[in-house]
Amino acid sequence: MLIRVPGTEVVRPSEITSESVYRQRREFMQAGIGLGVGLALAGLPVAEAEAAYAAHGGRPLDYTPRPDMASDEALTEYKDVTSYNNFYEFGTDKYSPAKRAHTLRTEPWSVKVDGECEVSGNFTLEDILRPHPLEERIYRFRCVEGWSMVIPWVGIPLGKVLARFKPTSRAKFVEFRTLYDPKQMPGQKRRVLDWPYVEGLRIDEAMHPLTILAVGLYGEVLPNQNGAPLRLVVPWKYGFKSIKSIVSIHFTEKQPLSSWEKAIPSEYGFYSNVNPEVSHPRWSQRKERRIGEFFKIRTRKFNGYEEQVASLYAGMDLKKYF
Ligand SMILES: Nc1nc2c(c(=O)[nH]1)N[C@H]1C(S)=C(S)[C@@H](COP(=O)(O)O)O[C@H]1N2
Ligand SMILES: [Mo]
Repeated sequence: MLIRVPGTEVVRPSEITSESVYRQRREFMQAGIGLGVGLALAGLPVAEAEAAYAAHGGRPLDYTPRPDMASDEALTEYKDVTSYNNFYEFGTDKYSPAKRAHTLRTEPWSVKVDGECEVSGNFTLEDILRPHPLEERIYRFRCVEGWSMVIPWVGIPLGKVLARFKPTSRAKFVEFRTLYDPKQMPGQKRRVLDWPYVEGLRIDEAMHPLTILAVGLYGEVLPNQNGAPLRLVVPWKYGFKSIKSIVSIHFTEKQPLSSWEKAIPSEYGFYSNVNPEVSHPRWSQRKERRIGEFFKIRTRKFNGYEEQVASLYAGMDLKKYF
């Protein structure tokens, strides 16, 4: 339903629209949707809405807002979302990815799909996404280190993508891999992790409607430092589960060994559900700091998504399966 027509150029505003204005626009648009009123009829100046969504200089995307999947908290500013990153392939400090990730070539991009599935092969990015419409979902995102953000992602539910490959009954888990190419990803020349970066989900976690493959944020194509062109977002788990720049999706019967679990198994488990009751061996997980805000806030179980995901872990000891 959005206002953007593919292939048309969006007029850029002379000033960057602030995140609070962006929010108001969104809320206004959501109210319009709720009432079943068309945007133009609701009185929203289309050009202004365009400006709020396209103020950051990236390639604008067509997508449908999902107000039912939107946190109502203040958004983290675009500049923080795109300049304070973890992406060890471009260095281990938070500011290196934004400075260095321009060496990653995201076009053309292909993803290998194999393992316990009936449909396998190499697929282009366009193939992987087709025919699902892109959605905007505003999710809380909590890094295991204790900082957090609220990010408007653009993506599609992972489950819809995976269904097309017809996983067999032996597909109990899904394993993802990031590109391995030290020329494009110079951080891979240092063995800080066993490259390529690997992550995994249990199949029911992968199929859960909150789990998405993201291709954009703030209405635009993902900046390289945020994991272009295709990254996972699992909002109830610590940030490191949300693997970036995915080139491989592998269905498997065996629980994958993720990079962080392999590197430091005493500190990082396979599940890594956000849980204030289970401390990291070196620090508490009870509080978090929203980037851009001063005071810490209380961390919620499953990052605030308990109602939606707790049933996935019914009967499991979450201290043991951390
Ligand atoms: N390939 C790859 N994916 C990765 C990482 C990484 O170093 N390499 N870092 C993870 C961690 S620890 C976090 S917190 C998030 C950060 O995502 P962001 O930079 O978009 O906020 O990406 C995750 N995905
Ligand atoms: Mo993280």
